Amino acid sequence: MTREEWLRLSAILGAGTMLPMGLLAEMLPDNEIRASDFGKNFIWGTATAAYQIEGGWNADGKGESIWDHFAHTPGKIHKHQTADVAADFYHKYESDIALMKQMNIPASRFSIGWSRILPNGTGQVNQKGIDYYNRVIDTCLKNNVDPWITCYHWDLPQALEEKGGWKNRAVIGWFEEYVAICAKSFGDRVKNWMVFNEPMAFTGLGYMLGSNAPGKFGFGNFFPAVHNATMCHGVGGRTLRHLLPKTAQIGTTFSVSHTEAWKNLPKNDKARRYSDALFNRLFIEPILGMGYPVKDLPALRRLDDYILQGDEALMPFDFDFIGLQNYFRAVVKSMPIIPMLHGINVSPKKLGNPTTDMGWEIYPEGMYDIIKQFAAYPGVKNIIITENGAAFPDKLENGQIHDAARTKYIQDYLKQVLRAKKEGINVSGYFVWSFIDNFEWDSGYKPRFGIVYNDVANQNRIVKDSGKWFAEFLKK
Ligand code: GCO
Repeated sequence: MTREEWLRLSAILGAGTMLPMGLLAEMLPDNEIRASDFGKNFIWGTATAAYQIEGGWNADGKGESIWDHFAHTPGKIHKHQTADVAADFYHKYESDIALMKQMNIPASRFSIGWSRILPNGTGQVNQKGIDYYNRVIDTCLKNNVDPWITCYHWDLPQALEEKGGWKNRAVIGWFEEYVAICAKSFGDRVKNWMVFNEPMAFTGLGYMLGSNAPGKFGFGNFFPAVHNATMCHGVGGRTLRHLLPKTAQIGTTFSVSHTEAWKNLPKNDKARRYSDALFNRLFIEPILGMGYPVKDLPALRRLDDYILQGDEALMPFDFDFIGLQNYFRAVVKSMPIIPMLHGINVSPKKLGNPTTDMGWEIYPEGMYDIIKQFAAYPGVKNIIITENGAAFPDKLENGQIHDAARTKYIQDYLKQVLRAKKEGINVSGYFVWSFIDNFEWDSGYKPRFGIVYNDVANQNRIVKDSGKWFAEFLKK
């Protein structure tokens, strides 16, 4: 039986076979998977973010972002590193995009730096910033790399943070103004848009835990930021739809993890439910018109303090796709003293699986589980994996990086995406995080996620074995 016949058979058997699809996927004649297994319309790409790769932190009129400010604050970042230069994509975009083409990468997901085009966050536009992103987009198109834009990947202009940032409800108007400028400037050539990158991350880490910019703590910062971000989901989507009615595919992205109760004990299930409500459901359900998941996380009632008359009607938006960004699973154990969640995640060390350089559990089945969870929402029409990848300690050996662990990680997670797709779920794309090693927020440059190695000292690029594998994979 040829491979293709086997795949057709597994697709037919998939629904009814006694074998779990995951095992079927593993049993493919040659363990390798091919891009063609996902169908010819499946979208492949790599993902990056402005602050993490561009550098040029104050070049050509760019304003300070909260991440510039945070990274310049002593003690915030690993070894006091900053992204002032990062991967210098601001100057190296032409050669990097040409490298994407050489690697057969069909699409590049990148974000716009808000303060590069609006140095003060609102008002005066910095034309040199607009010109830069126009050059990036035009270079992508010249190299047959489809540009996918994330409007907001965490780098709020510092000038707006000084007016309250995401805590200030005025951010709704500021965001609308910014997204409109992006749509008008780039919408003639950019067809695929994402409003946010991981609202749970930038509100939770930036306004509750303080480990990310702008370094705010506590529920008094977190809850207004959550509600204003939810309102911006709606206003961002509507702005893009209004200005680009015929061409834009509009989505947004969420960091998500399949949640399980530790040892499947009933005493841990409430904590699991709370964790799932906060980390997976908090932002998707309001945009689907379901409101906040207060029933399963009572602490969310605090959001009522920020919801104004009429907001309920403005929170939903009919996104064309939902981007899922999954790296690991969350196994949750009851711990009543923990505020709001009454539980904690069990250390990956206790789960018996290997971990990445971030200490994250490698659990590919969780990708299948979380895709199924989001596909179960009637309002989720199309799922794209807008980020997935792994940090491992890369070693330069005679000018090569033999990162077999990263290649295996990507293959194993892709098998789970294929497993969901073969069950008829509309999952239609996958972006590797990340094209190139970059600034991993408060961890600085220590973790390397790229399929292309960046030697920060001299900005030399070296395609890792994982990048060579991905290039070949995309050809088949
Ligand atoms: C995120 C961001 C990326 C990260 C990547 C690895 O999910 O935190 O989208 O900026 O760098 O996910 O942590």
